[in-house]
Amino acid sequence: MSEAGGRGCGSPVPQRAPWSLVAATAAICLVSATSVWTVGAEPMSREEKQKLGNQVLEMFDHAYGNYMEHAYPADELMPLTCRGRVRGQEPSRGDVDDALGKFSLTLIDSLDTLVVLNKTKEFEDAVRKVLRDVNLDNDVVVSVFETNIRVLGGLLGGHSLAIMLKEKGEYMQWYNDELLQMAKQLGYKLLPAFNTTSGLPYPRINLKFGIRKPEARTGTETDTCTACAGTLILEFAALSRFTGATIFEEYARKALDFLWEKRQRSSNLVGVTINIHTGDWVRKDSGVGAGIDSYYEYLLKAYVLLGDDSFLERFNTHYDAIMRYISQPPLLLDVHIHKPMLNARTWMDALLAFFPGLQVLKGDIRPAIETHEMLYQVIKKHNFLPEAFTTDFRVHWAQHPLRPEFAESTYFLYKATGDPYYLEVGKTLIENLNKYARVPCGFAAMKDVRTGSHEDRMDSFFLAEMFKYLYLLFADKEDIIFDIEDYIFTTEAHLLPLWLSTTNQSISKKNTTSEYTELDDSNFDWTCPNTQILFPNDPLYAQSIREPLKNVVDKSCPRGIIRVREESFRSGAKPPLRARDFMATNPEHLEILKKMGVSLIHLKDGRVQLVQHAIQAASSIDAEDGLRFMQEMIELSSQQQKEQQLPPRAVQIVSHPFFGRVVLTAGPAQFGLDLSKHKETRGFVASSKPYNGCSELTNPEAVMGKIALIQRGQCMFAEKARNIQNAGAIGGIVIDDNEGSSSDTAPLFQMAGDGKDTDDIKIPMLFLFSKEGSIILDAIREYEEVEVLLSDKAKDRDPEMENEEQPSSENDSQNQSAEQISSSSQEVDLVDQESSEENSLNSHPESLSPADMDNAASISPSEQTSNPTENHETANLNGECTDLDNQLQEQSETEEDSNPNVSWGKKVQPIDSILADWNEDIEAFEMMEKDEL
Ligand code: DMJ
Repeated sequence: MSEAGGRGCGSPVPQRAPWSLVAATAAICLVSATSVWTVGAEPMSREEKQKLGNQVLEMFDHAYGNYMEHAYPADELMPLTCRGRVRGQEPSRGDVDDALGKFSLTLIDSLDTLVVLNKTKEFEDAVRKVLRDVNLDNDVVVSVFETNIRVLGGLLGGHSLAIMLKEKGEYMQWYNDELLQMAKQLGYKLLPAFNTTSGLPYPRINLKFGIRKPEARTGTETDTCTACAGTLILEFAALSRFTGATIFEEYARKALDFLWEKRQRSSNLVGVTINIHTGDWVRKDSGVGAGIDSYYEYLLKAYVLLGDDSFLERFNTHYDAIMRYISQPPLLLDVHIHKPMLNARTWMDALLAFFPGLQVLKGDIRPAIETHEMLYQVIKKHNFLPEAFTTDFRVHWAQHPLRPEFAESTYFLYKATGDPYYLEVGKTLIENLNKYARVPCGFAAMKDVRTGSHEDRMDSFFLAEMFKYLYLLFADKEDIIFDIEDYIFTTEAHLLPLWLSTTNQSISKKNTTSEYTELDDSNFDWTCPNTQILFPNDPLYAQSIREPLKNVVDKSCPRGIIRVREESFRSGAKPPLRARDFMATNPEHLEILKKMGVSLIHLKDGRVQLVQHAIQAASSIDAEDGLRFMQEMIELSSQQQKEQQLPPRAVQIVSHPFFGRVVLTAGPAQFGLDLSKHKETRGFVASSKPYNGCSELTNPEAVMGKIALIQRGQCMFAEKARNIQNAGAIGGIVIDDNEGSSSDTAPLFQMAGDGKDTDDIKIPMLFLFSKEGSIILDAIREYEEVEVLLSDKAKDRDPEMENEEQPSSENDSQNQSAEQISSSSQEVDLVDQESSEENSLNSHPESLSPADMDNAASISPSEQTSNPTENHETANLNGECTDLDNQLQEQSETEEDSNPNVSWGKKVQPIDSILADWNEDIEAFEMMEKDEL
């Protein structure tokens, strides 16, 4: 696209911009700033960029090669057990599995990545495989949203680049729109989902039987998420325009029209879930992350791709509301659609990390820089962005499935600013992926960013998006075989050509100007970022925005960042009391509680209940504050219970060929050596005999000085611990006897004692579910000598590994894969081994069943009621900034353990001291309550 085709970037967008100008402008917006940077952060040399680009290529080979070798034609790779994830053959993971349709998901999602990464030959092979092997008519219930963005988008992205290559005359000369035909077939399969009065699609569909047929096993759902219904237009319109079949675009537009109609009219926000029949909002909270994210993304991108002003006008209306209510730079916090000044949460989810990238496309760079910087600091703290984190940057939900959103925003910010800082950010992402997520058979999702433990999961979006954005970040124009600016990225980073806007343009654009009178022209000024305006004579602009936020996560008192309602600022009025600030010993706080209509009730069982009666509040504003206080208290309490009750531990396999790369999530014991307080325990593993460890061991010589493996069941955990300790074991791992159990699907628990004094047990004991345990058993069969590390947080990978890993050529990578084949081929034998051990169990019968005997203290998160008045608060009542600073300090000290320069033995344990603090606080609170009532 040439700049000559468009008006000057930064001039207001005309109310009815011709599509070609819009498309051209959007493309220019993303490239024109790269040459602006002249001084400031150290520029990165071309060599360094190429080196990083090559590293991305090698990483992609590792992920894609292992998928093709060990998982294909399955939908996804399970990188820990090195096999394919086939739906129905693995324990259900709930909604996450709805992306899997037995259609070789990862291969389809990877198609256009292959071309971007210059792997044209591999692309040609991959397309042939898709055409030969993929069946779209499986009797599987899939998510309409996921199938659209990953499979339909993947096929269309593949088609878009296949025809581009064919036109170039070298590759794909045989190609005759076969991928497009498959996409059309899939499009027709998804259409029955739209058979609702509202036009909003059902969330799921059976690929073979649709919605209505009795065999479909779906069609009874009443709700869907806003993003699920509002993220179809790019793929559906592209399908219509590529094929001339207008029905797809029509259906997607109808769904968008309905969502727009249903927006909350006074706030212009949308909720997270909506009833597909009545159009009522089911969840009325509103943010830019999970459940809504790509609805906004598609409004703006539909404008770019289709040149229809109504989409821009809708986007701008929502954007204005987002910036008014949700954006609290650098934070983005959910609010209620009806009471948009009221925060709905005190935490943020990882999906919102795409938003700075979208803000770049919108042209609003300042908040994009701010939010991105905040997210980067959270990443620096935890190595990855946890699925959710609190407003004071603590982990709220510790998983990280290798999501690409942050890399996406980093790429767009680099394109907009040309600031080499963003290249350094990309470099860190690459380093962290290799250091913490890379396993011998691919890249494994993080189960817990705090412990560094893995999940047996590598989602297809990791290949569709992560490698694309990282590669493009370091690539110069000549590194890519086509002009990326001629395409728009879908939400799954699939590429659709901008020329579609003039093809088969049969759907009339709405003349909607009268509908959108709420915004003045200034809202349209920023649609196209103009570097002249964004960085007025100041190439250090981006840096100057980041600078004040430099220590926002680690050093500052985070409370100051949160927005307080405007009223609070008026005439020096105090901001409302926040739950985390509340101190039960502070009479002023108790007075405020009263004013807010919140009373304290001491329950018979010793717990304290907070009850709010809005009617007893001094004013409506106080009542509103009280409601927020209660909501915050519930979240705080639930988060603290989670942290308090679920201190997971890690079992890290440190011997060859794992070298610390495989980390398993383990449950702690309430007895024995506390790994959060003491140095970790490292040793070779040995199976105990009898395997259940319920009597004196007959093989003490085998377990002496080692970490004994014992099977769950037949007697108490403490008894097992004593038996292996007496045999000279230095630690124990109890492996669940419930075959197929996994920490992916079952809540982790602590192994309880036997009700007696367990002080005699000195060794550390950890629990592994069966699937995690079988990874160790499998390794023993393959490598005999297996050494593990038991700890509360995975340690940095063994330095030895550095010399052996990081294959520099494809050959090396192949060798490594060969190793994996032999490793995974042992699985069948393992089952045999286990069953023979089961026989030996049976020959040592005990009087009680395993279920009776294992005294497991379940520590799954407590249920949380949505009604604040029903919540029994026993929460942390200490929210002082100094305490928080201490915690952050302790956390960052703990994190030093993962620093390669820090010795393995160094240990800091924040959890117990935090727990002790909480208990003291709760006691003080209860005492105070007793006195008062
Ligand atoms: C991707 O599948 C898409 O980007 C989607 O819109 C939401 N996020 C996932 C990856 O995190």
